Amino acid sequence: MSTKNKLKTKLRIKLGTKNEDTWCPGCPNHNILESTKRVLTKLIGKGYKQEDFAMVTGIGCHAKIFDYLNISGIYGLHGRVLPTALGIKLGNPNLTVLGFAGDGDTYAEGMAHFIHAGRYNANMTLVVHDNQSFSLTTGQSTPTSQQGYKNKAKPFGEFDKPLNPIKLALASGMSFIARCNARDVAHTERILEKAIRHKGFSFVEIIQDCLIFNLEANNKDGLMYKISDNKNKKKAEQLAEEWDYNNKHGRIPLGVIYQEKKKTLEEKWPQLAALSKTLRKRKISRKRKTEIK
Ligand SMILES: Cc1ncc(C[n+]2csc(CCOP(=O)(O)OP(=O)(O)O)c2C)c(N)n1
Ligand code: SF4
Repeated sequence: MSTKNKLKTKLRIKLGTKNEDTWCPGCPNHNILESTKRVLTKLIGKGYKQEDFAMVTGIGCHAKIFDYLNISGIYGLHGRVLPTALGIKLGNPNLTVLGFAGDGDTYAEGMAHFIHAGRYNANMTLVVHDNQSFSLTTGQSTPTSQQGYKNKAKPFGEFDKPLNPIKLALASGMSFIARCNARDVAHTERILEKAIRHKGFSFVEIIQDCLIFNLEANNKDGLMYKISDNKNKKKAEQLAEEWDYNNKHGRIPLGVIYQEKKKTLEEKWPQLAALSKTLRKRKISRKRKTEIK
């Protein structure tokens, strides 16, 4: 079986059964899944092992990716992707841990974790599916929804200006910050690869339309443009300012907005490196025992 097929879950293979794909037809979450499968397929072909990846999701439309991607993990709690991912990483530092979260998930209930993730700099990746809406619960506004967005919870429109997660990520000291467009599968794949290979915490904000809720926030592709990888903090701050999430003006830079080398959590805590070594030794001796049998 090809690696890409191995990454499909049985649920996806058996379409037409009661476990079929429940994302809306055409939802860009399908594209994010495809980019993820492509990058994992590539990495597995280059020395990574399927069993060494682990994922954590929140609760929301984005989180259904858990059902369609055949890697180990935890279908987490809304807002708690990052502490769960960190727990997995501390338990087994050899795993490549990926978190998939929503904008509501990350920037509302999970906000404190987002800020501290930048400070800790654990070697793991957070992918935020930002559709500027709490979509699974029928479209309430999230911290990145545009001002004026009318929804069931705020029939007179959202009063507050949106939060700019890129600016916050920079202020929190994140060592890898990128933005993608879900519809651009190949570009997202390339950025995800860089994020996974980055030593430290990597944050990938993926702009995603929702076809059912907050329709006025959709179709921003015309404002988007690609940048080359940037390592300059001042430039990153300027790039972050270019779009305020509030309107359809300005330009939306896509790509690696900021990357720096910084001590990782694992490097700050040598006990983790020791644990990683012990686990690796145990795995090798277990493998040897099975071979002898
Ligand atoms: C602790 C907790 N708080 C709130 C909820 C209700 N809840 C479930 S999904 C969801 C919305 C998810 O929105 P978002 O994270 O933006 O993801 P999307 O559905 O847009 O992909 C909410 C509020 C919950 N399940 N658990
Ligand atoms: S409600 Fe929106 S985000 Fe959820 S599956 Fe449908 S299109 Fe996708």
